Order: sequence, then structure tokens, then C-alpha cells
Amino acid sequence: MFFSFFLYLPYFLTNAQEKVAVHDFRVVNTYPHSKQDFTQGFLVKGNSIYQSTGLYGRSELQHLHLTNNTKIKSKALNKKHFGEGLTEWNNKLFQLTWKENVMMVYDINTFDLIETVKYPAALKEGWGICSDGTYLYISDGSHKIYVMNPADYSIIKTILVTSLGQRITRINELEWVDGEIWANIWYAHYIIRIDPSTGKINSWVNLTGLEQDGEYSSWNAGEVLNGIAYDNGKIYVTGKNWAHIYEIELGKIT
Ligand code: DDQ
Ligand code: CA
Repeated sequence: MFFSFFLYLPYFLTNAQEKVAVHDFRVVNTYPHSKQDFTQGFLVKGNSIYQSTGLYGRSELQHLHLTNNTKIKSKALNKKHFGEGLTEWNNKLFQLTWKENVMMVYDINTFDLIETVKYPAALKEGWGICSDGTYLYISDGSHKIYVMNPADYSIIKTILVTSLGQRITRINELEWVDGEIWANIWYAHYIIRIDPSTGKINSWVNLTGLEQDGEYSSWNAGEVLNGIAYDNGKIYVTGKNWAHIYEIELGKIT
């Protein structure tokens, strides 16, 4: 199942008279990441990482040092909750769960739980979340991104993500980057850059070869590219159980 998806993905990049812009990349810095951490949500603020990890019985909310991955603090989730996306808004952290239909809201400084919010009916699963400073943007594994008002947790809009008219599904971890939503796609080596006003993909980033399969991670065991963070003009990416975090710069469009 995983491989079939992986093989049909490049179809979206080539199937057209229209050309889809694909960036290459350059690694600017490499930082350590714990292979114990099944990264589901990823944020960087200065020298701090805020990370949500997944798997039942092992999910956490974490505050780590960017440069050496030491743990500043962490909070274990309910053992029945599978941690997913993570974002910050108004000095609060919002952490999704996969199929448990709740989002936890914490004080970013203390990790005190402020409230546990039940998902609106439209949202069946939680995958990725980011914020533009006003709204929350939530993916559910489909081609949809739900725009949520953090004041009352209502869904005010749904963005349908397409490339050349084709739905792009399995949208996973998210990051707001200068007016675009950047997203991982589960089991793909590509990041997509989405125009939030239309849902169309402005360009793709091909990260093939970033963490060598088999050497530092096992793609077959679910250790896939997942986690995009943007801070102070810098882009950071990592993956589930990856040994590294990479600061990258985008290269030429092919
Ligand atoms: N999701 O994050 C894409 C929404 C779900 C990931 C579920 C991965 C389960 C992997 C279980 C591996 C057990 C070793
Ligand atoms: Ca992110």
C-alpha cells in the first residue's frame, strides 16, 4: 500500500501539458534528532524546538534544545492518545490527536493543560496543524485543510488542495511560511507549497535523499519525512524517528 502511493506520486509532477515547478534543495545546517521520537508535529522558536510525538503509549509534548536535542521539558499524553500535529497561537500550544477526536491546548511556557477541545464534527482525524497568527489550519489525511477560529474552535472554511486539477491527499504535517502553507505528504519525499486562498500548489520541493533510507531511517517501518518548521527566515525539516534535523535552503526550479 505504501509503495503503490509512492510510485504514483510523480504522476502529479509530469502528467500535464502544464509544468509543475519542483525545487531542489541544499542543506545549510544539520542538528541531531532522537531516533526515539516519532515526530508528528514540529515547531522551532529561536534555539527551542516544540515537538509532538506519536504512537500509542509513547506520545509526548516536548520542549528541546535545537542545537543538541537535549530535553528541556516534556509531558506524556494519555496512553490512549496518539499525538499528531502541533502549533502555537497566542502563547498557547495546540496538539492534535490522530483518531481520538480531541485537541489539547497548553500554556507554551509551563505546559499546563488549559483545555481539551473536542473536534468539530467535520474533522474525522487529526494529522497536521499550523497557524498564520490568526487562524488554525488543520489537515485530516485527505486533500482538505480546515480553517479553524481559535476563539470558538469553529470551522470557518475548508481549503481543497489540488495540483493540475488532481486532489493531493495524505496531507500531513503543516507549516505557515510567509503566506503559504507548506505540507508533508505521508509517504512522499516531497513537500508541497500551497496557496491558502485557492488550495492550488505553487511548487513542490523534492527532498529525495535527505535521510538515507536504511542508513538512518527505515521508510518501510514508517520512518518517513515529516516535520517542517519555519523560524526567523529559516526552514527546518525532519522525519519520524530520524537521526537528524536539517536546515535547508531551496534551490533552482526544474
Ligand atoms: N499519521 O500520522 C500519518 C496520521 C498516522 C501514522 C500512523 C503510523 C503508525 C505506525 C505504526 C508503527 C508501529 C511500529
Ligand atoms: Ca510544523
